[in-house]
Amino acid sequence: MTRFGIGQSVRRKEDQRLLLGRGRFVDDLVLARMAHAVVVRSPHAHADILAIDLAPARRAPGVLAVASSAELEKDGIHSIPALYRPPEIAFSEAPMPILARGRVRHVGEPVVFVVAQTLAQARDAAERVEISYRPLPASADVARAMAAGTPRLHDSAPDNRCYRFESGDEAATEAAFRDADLVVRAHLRNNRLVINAIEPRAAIGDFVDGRLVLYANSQVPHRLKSTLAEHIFRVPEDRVRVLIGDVGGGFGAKNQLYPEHILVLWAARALGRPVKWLGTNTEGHVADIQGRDHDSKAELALDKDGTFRAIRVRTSAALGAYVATNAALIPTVGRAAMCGPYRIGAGHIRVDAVFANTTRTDAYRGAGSPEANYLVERLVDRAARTLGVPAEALRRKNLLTPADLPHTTPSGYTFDVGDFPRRLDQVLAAADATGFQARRRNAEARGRLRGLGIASTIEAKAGGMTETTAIRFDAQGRIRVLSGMMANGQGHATTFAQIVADKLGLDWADIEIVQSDTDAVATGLGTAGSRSLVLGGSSLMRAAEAAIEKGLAVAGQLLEAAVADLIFENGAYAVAGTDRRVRFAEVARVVGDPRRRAPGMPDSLDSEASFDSRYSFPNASHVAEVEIDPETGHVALLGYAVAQDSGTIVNPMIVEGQLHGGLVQGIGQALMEHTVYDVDTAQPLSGSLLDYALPRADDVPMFAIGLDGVPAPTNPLGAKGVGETGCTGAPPAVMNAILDALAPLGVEHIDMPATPESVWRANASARG
Ligand code: MCN
Repeated sequence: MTRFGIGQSVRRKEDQRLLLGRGRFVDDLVLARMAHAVVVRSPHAHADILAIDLAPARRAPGVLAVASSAELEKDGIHSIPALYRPPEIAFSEAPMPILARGRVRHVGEPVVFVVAQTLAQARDAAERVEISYRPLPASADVARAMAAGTPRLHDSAPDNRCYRFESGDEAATEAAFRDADLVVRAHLRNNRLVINAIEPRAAIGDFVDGRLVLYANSQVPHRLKSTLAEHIFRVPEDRVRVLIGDVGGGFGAKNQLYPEHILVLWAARALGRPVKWLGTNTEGHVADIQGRDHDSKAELALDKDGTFRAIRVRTSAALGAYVATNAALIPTVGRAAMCGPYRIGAGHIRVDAVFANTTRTDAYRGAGSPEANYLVERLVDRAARTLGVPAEALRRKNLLTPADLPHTTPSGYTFDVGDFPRRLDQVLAAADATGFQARRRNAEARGRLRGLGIASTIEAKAGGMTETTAIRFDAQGRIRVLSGMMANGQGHATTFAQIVADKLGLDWADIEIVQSDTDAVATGLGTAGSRSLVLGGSSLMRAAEAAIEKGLAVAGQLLEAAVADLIFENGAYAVAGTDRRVRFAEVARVVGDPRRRAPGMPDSLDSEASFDSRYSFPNASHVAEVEIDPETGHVALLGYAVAQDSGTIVNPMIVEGQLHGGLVQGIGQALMEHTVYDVDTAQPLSGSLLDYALPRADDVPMFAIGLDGVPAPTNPLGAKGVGETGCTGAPPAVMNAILDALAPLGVEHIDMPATPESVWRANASARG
């Protein structure tokens, strides 16, 4: 029997199947009589639609259906609402039409849907759709979108501002700034990122026995189901089923309902046959939600001895052309980390969320935390340089210590546990910071500039949610865990099985994690926000405890002991103080076998439990070391270390893998990823992987990762999330390293991405 418990670096259960090519992704599904669809998208960033002629496409060979918004509206299907609607934020309604109505507002907006017998026929027919547009002035940039005289995107937002959000104590912050000895300022752009999963978005719609059946790659099957039923098709929820197979990466882009989900279902219902849409990567560059795109002015007030007093941030956050599912949330998330892990008494942030003629933004890995931590960490380095003190010393002076905790931030989050100074010490040791000066001198001798950058980060994750998990036993004692989380690469099949194996002492092979079918799993919040372990894992833990409770009476009978005398440890019930014990697995087999089940025993150990989560606070310190060629501006990232506190770790190998992925995405943001729009036309200029640079294996060094944490008191596992923290710490660590390297030349500012061109230009202008 194999029993892999909590804390073991078990190899991922799912990998054997995936590595052998036996994964089942949407494109692997071939349903009988399946038709194929393509979306005709807007080539304009902003234009009135004067006329749409579908007739030539309808006459094309193999065509089964062609629809514009008019056809959908006849069926009462309109637009996708912004689902996250916090009552405290007054925001302008600008829901995304499923197919454009009268006007297009960004390049790539869906306008017409074409379904044909084959994909080639659908593509041919799509080219025959005739749409006449009258282009309108467009803006891609938030500052320009809010400037007087810029045409509005939506009547509901006259100045193109969707909402304003504020957090913290403005009066206390202003007072602290007035009294401060020193104020450091930075105007920073957080570059817009395209979310690049390996598997593009895809969907198949089917209509079976009067039910809408959606096969998709999504992080949130239950949310798709409820939105489709309640808001889109207006049918009872049990008329909709969502099935998810393997998902080749989500990173936030698969965290919402998209027009294509609705379109394939609409067409399948109309045609009485399955309809498949498979996006391409290039299509994803304009049609999938994107990340970041903040323009921030940030200020830190200090005493002359380096004590941090207050922080003030003014951000314009780009929403794109419409409000995406969580877009009323994401720009506000950074409030939790607005003062970083530091002892700062006052803080205030103001965020204006702005419409422009660009693809919508929403949650991209980190979803607000990277943006906030980036500002704080850039300010801290600037302050250190202004004061002429080492960046690590200034951090150490101001980091909250364990004795300061619990600490409530100006935005009302209470950091409960953590040892932030220790994480800093650990990462500096791992990065051999003491040897840095020698490495720098060596680099100088070779004509290179060497820099070391630190970032100390904190995030608030998995707060204020409820998740339910069920456990089902079969007659042989094998179990199925019905979880409403939805892995898209995180390895839940492995880590969730570890929790069950640990708790119930069951054989690893006997545990199956089911997440992917809304008929099988009753409810679920889906996977996002690094919450699956804390939320789903904790409710699973509770469900396992409920099963143990149910089995008590059975164990009592088998052991001929009073229930009050039983204890449960190491996967077995034992009579306290004796060696009499019966394994949980045996109890489950007895209960599952009618011939062995005695009167009075329950007929099943099936159990279910909910867990209400409170925030936990993953935190970390990162160190990046770079070498810059001043002649070319090329930045080589030569060293990278992280000391991560994610509380109790279920699977260290998976957690390291999660950090690797997040770090590479954060490094990509710092060094090369950039979504570029033409300033005058809002045409995307980086519309495919030919122009949008993604990091590759040889762009990053080996990572030194330390996992030493303080267990979270807010969940039974003691865990804190880890899925996003890599890309929270990497951008400031890398940028601080670059600025450290360039400091001798007098370069004080550089925005992400630090491409060779921008580094070279910063050098050139510093040299005058
Ligand atoms: N884990 C652990 N011990 C901890 C914390 C986590 O063993 N203390 C394990 C978990 O059990 C899980 C994994 O690490 O197997 C990540 O857990 P968690 O931090 O709870 O994050 P989620 O599972 O909720 O994943 C979401 C997170 C987010 S928000 C994005 S975006 C992201 C990410 O995870 N997208 C990913 N990681 C990704 N990894 C892959 N391969 N693909 C994506 O699309």
